[in-house]
Amino acid sequence: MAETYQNFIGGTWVPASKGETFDSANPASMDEVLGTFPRSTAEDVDAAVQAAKGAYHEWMQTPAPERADYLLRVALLLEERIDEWSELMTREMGKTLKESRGDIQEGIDFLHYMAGEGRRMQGMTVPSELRGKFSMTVRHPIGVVGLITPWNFPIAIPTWKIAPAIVAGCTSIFKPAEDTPLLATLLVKAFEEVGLPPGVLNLVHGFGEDAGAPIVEHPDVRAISFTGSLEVGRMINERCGALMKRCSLELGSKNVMIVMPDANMDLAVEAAAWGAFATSGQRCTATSRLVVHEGAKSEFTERLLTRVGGMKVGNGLEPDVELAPVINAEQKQRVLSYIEIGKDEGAKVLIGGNELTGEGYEKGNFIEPTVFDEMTPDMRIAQEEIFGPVTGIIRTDDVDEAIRIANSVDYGLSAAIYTHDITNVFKAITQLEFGIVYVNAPTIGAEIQLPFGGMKNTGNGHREAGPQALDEFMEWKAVSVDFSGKVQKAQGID
Ligand code: UN1
Repeated sequence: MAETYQNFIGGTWVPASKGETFDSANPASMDEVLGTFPRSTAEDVDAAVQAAKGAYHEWMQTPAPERADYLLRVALLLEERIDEWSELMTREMGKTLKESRGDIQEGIDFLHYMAGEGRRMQGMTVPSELRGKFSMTVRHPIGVVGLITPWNFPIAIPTWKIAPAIVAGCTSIFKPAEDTPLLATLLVKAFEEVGLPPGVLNLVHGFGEDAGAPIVEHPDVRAISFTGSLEVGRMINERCGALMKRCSLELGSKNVMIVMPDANMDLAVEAAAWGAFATSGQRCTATSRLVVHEGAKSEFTERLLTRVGGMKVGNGLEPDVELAPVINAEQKQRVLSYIEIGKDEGAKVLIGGNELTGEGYEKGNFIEPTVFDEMTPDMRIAQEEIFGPVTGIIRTDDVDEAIRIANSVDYGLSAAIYTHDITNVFKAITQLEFGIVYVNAPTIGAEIQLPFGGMKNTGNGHREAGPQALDEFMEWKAVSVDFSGKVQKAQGID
């Protein structure tokens, strides 16, 4: 019998008010249940919002360095637990142990980074045009916030939202993806363990329609931070627009790697394989388009196929497995249907293209690593996010055309170029319409001290991580103090 877990509201662990539950299963072996979790509804969300509201006044007055100290202490706990949690993450989310470790490490790095922010959080002093008047800007927390996270980074992405919300002085309602509720629970328990005051961080498990939507709709929730699909992001954006809430969105992408003839081919092939197939392509930064110059095409393609052909697909707990299962049966069907769409559109499958069903694969959601050739920029498989182990090669014979192709999608998160030509490098840096650009590095593997986010439909202009992380959760307040002893009117009015 799997253990039953609860919501965390106002410092207390409680079941869903309607008593309903759902299970979390292992994508490599769907009959292994990791736990049973409360299937929450608007009533539970309201209780969590009331707890967050109740805690807000005291929390926003707690000095920022003190708020930040909880982050540091959780980081130290995670360091102790990284081995144990990596294994649980691989069992709950599927990705390889190494990648699960990387996910937790990314969370630790960011907790350290944001803990430091508690002693910065700088504003500016600004000269006044008037004598005896002093002006400055200070940051102010936005209030109660809703944090809705995906399953592909069960620790890192929640941390990207929880840590800045805490240090900013916000109180929050965290709704993790229904596919990875166990890791979310462990993370919240760590905050409880270091003594974070009740109500500052509330956990509500459940599904988007039942538990996510009421967070967005709740009149006392001032801001939403969401990472997930464009489809859901668009709905949240519309509702937040109507309700006058701040909303920060980190949505899909169609990332690209450009390979020029002067590229170091060893590095380009390895970067393409890692960028396209790590986490089974289930990263919003995954390399799903390879724009390859004619002068590099045959060598690159041949070597990529050898590399991908040697990838072992299997349970992420096995040390030599490179390609782990996709998250659930629905996602598996979605990816397989995109492979069919690609074939129908006239792209050619060079390798892979099938579900794996034989021995060792019968209980999980396994798909072969798949590389298309003869992909053209306007095909659906070149335009739409697949979020699975599928990539495709588009030919070009010119760097300007390569950049035009790279930019010819509605998304703009991560782009890479492999070249040693300084002209190509700077054309890429200046012309790619992507929030993250890599030169001679894969499209995945963003570091937390840099802003993370994308252009166009990837988001709505906000950035997570980096020095920008606080902007999601804080307002700017312009403060002026007049010590002239007069009522002074600005703009030269006497
Ligand atoms: C995501 O896929 O949503 O750049 C986040 C990377 C990671 C973060 C990915 N550091 O691959």
